[in-house]
Amino acid sequence: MLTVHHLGLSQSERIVWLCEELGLDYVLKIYDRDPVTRLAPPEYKKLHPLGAAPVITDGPVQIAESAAIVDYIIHMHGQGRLAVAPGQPHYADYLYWFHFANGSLQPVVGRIMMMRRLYPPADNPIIVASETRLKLALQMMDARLGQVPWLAGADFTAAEIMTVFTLTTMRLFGPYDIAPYANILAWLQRVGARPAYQRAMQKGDPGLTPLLTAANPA
Ligand SMILES: N[C@@H](CCC(=O)N[C@@H](CS)C(=O)NCC(=O)O)C(=O)O
Repeated sequence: MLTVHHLGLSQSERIVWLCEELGLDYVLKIYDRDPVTRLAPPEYKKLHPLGAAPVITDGPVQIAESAAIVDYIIHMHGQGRLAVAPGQPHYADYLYWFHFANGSLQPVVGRIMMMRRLYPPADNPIIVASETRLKLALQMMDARLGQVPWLAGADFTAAEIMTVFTLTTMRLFGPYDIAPYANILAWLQRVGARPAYQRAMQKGDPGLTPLLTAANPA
């Protein structure tokens, strides 16, 4: 049986959402973050050497890393649905935006979050470079979503599932301004209207109102 080990308020929301979009039969195990460190609890740390969410188990298979898990589930349980196959239109777009999520967007938001906790001067070159990178990434996404409804093109794909966390739940940990990006905001509303997204967020983080607007948490 496919089991999704979901750490509350974390990147593993992607996997719950994917399973809901695909209509899979799966077991959801929820783990709360340590209230002091905000890290995964010891029982989560035992699931994988890195001890970070997401992790899934599927019979003898145990696998971590969001993108690897999303690919695994799509191909092992979803008959390739929500991916774009080689040779299909928009294959390169799909690949790009799927990997942009954790290859560029999430790392730069995480870097800014960590650095701000050290209260660097505003002209710190790493902060300045990171904020410039984030702005470029958001401008690029916004321009893309002004041309097509979903990142890979006309259809909703796993590229959305990879990307949305950083624009929403991640802002609980490292707030940043998405108000200037009207196309990203409209896309988030389309995401929020999806029943599978609503079910996933309700199941995985029932106390959370998904951050689908530009309002940052207080
Ligand atoms: N690139 C990894 C990132 C994993 C990661 O950093 N997960 C965070 C949650 S957002 C985590 O588990 N933090 C708690 C901890 O490290 O104890 C992935 O996407 O799977």
